Order: sequence, then structure tokens, then C-alpha cells
Amino acid sequence: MDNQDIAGRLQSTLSEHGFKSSIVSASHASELRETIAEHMESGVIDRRGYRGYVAFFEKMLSQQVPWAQSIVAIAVPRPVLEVIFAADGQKRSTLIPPTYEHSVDATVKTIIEGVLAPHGYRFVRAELPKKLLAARSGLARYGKNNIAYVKGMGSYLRLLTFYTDLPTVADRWQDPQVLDECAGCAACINKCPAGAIDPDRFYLRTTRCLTYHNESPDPFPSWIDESWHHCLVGCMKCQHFCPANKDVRSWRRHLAEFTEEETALLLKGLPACDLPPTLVAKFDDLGLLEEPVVLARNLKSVLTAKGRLVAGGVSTGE
Ligand code: B12
Ligand code: SF4
Ligand code: SF4
Repeated sequence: MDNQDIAGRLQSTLSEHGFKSSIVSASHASELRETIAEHMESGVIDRRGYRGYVAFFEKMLSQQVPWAQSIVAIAVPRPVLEVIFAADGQKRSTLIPPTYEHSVDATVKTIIEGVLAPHGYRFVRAELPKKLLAARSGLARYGKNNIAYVKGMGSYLRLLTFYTDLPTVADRWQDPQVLDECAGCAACINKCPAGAIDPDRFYLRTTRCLTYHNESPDPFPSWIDESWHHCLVGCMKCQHFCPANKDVRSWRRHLAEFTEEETALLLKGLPACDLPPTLVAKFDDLGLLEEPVVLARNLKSVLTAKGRLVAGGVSTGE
């Protein structure tokens, strides 16, 4: 089997699982890193952001993989997860957006290993700007909301990127494209509660985005209205109302239901080791219990969000 066959086998095996991919030369990594470095230099990416946010970009700049020959970008379709909490005698539903379901990463790694290892090729996670890589390699297009869209998945997906030492056989590299659906549309701009999507510049106003704040352990700034909270982490507004997501908007999976006692324990912000294993197991490996105080703050915000709670479900305003 030559390298072209191996690359083809990798992409077809991913495709059998419903995943889409692109493979480009690892030489593009330096260009992607330069873009990040320039944005850090100019302040578009603010080094004063919270620790986790800055750490993402520091990892991108510091990762060295001298043996890398190619980069594989993979889009995995993911549903919105629904989680129900019992509180004050009511059942209340909240959402977890598509990208936070990490359990699929193990499946992707198993597939790559299964195809590459028999031929002696290695792979490792690539810390790169994933949307930009997906767009430049032709796997995705940007929406005006600054999110990546892939044919057949809308934006309901998780992006993964890997370096491999499989030599590149084809190398598509292009300017990032915007969705055709964005022409004349401003639904995401209008629905964003925080004004994070700027009609005059493509790049997101990061520190306005609700996700930036509910992923951070820092207290919410006073300008965040409590009625905006509808997700346990993240925010679905600029994706839910997007016409390019019309075919995937219904992708929802019930993840778990928590009793009044379990909800009360989570609101205390206790670490996973102090919680009943049955409760911990309900979160799968979403990683939300890694920061129990953040989870507790977000859960409280969703439960108290004014005018958001409806019996049996959180209204997304449809
Ligand atoms: C930091 C980060 C954040 C930060 C900052 C986001 C940002 N824009 O930088 C915050 C916390 C705000 C955030 C929010 C969200 N994030 Co986030 N985030 C990341 C992370 C770690 C890095 C993003 C990054 O590279 N930023 C750097 C900038 C420079 O890149 P960029 O945003 O793509 O900007 C480029 C475009 O603007 C383009 N561009 C500029 N001008 C123009 C003009 C045209 C015409 C075009 C086409 C393009 C274009 O050039 C810029 C680069 O120079 C990635 C994981 C990763 N390693 O990539 C996840 C990631 C991007 N996030 C993801 C998700 C899902 C989200 C949320 C939707 C979460 C949620 N709410 O549910 C929101 C989306 C908010 C939004 N509307 O963009 C997913 C994206 C999946 C997808 N379908 O696109 C990723 C890839 C995580 C993953 N593994 O799946 N995120
Ligand atoms: S809501 Fe409209 S403008 Fe925004 S990303 Fe979707 S299609 Fe583009
Ligand atoms: S995730 Fe929410 S706050 Fe952030 S840009 Fe989209 S709609 Fe605005």
C-alpha cells in the first residue's frame, strides 16, 4: 500500500463513522502559528484573558513536532446535549453545546491508530487554531458568527487535529471562505445577546462572548444580564438561529437527569471525589466536574435566569 492509499484509507475509515477530514502538509503549521502570534502581538488575542484561555494559545505557540509531515483535520458531528435538573419542585432543562462532548476523541484516535500503526506511522494531537486550519484546508467554511461549518453537519460538530509522519500526497490550501448563506443574513448578529459578533469586523469580540465568561472561573461582569444564561457552559444563540443549521438544529440527545439532592450537591461546587459516583457518572467524561465551582456558578445562573425557565425545558426562544 503506498502513502496515497494509506491517506485514502484513513479518510474513508473516518467517513464510515460519519466523520469528515482533510490532510495537508505540516509545513502550514508555522503559518497558522504566525497568525496566532500576530494576533497576540496586536492584542486581538488578549494575553490578559483568564488562565485557560491564554493557555490554549500558549500551547499552540510552544508545541514542537519535528517529525510531523502532515496535519489531519477532522470534523465529528455532535448533537446538543440536554441535561435536566430537579430544583424547587420543578424539572428544569439546560443545554450543553456540541463541542464539549470529548468522549468521541478516543474513537477518533482508535481509528487513526488502526490505519497508521500497521504501516509504522505515528500521530499526536496538534495544538493549532482548528477553525482556521479546517477553513484553509477546505474542510469547513466560516459563518459570520466566526464558527466553522462543514457540509452535512452545519456547525454542530467537534473539531480535532493531529500531526502524523505520513508524507502528504495532496495539499489543498486556500483562503478561508464564508458560507453562501451569510449573504444578506444577520441572524447571528441580531440574536447574540452580548453583542460579541461585530458587523464591521470578522473576528469575534472575544471578551463580549458569553462563552468566554462562563468558561472562566472569574466572576461574571456586571453587564451580563442573568436572563442570557441557557447553557451549563457555552451559549447556543448564534448557532441555534442560524439558517445554515436548519437541518441539524434538531440534533439533541438527552444526557442525564439530576434529582433535587444531586442538584443541591452540584450547587455546592464540591469536587468529584466528594460526590456520589452515580452522580459523577452522569456527566460522562465531559470534563465539567474538573472545575466544580465554575459548574456550580453556571448551574445557579441557568436555574435563576429570569424568564428562561419553562416547565420541562429551557426555552431557546424558538
Ligand atoms: C479560544 C477559543 C474560544 C474563545 C475565543 C474564540 C475565538 N474566536 O478566538 C471563546 C471562549 C470566546 C470561544 C467561544 C466559542 N467556541 Co471556542 N475555541 C477556542 C479555541 C481554543 C481557539 C480558537 C482560535 O484559534 N482563535 C484564534 C483566532 C485567531 O482564530 P479564529 O477565531 O478562527 O479567527 C479567524 C477568522 O476570524 C478568520 N477571518 C478573519 N477575517 C476573516 C474574513 C473572512 C471573510 C473569513 C472567511 C475569515 C476571516 O481569521 C481569523 C484568524 O486570523 C478553539 C480550539 C482550537 N484549538 O482551535 C475552540 C473552538 C474554536 N471553539 C469552539 C466552539 C464550539 C466555541 C463556541 C461555539 C462554544 C459554545 N458557545 O458553544 C463559542 C463560539 C463563539 C463564536 N461565535 O465564535 C469549537 C469550534 C467548532 C466549530 N464548529 O467551529 C473549537 C474548534 C473547539 C473544538 N475542538 O471543537 N472559543
Ligand atoms: S446566522 Fe446568518 S450570517 Fe450568521 S452564520 Fe448563520 S447564515 Fe451566516
Ligand atoms: S456564543 Fe453566544 S455570546 Fe458568544 S457569540 Fe455566539 S451568541 Fe454571542
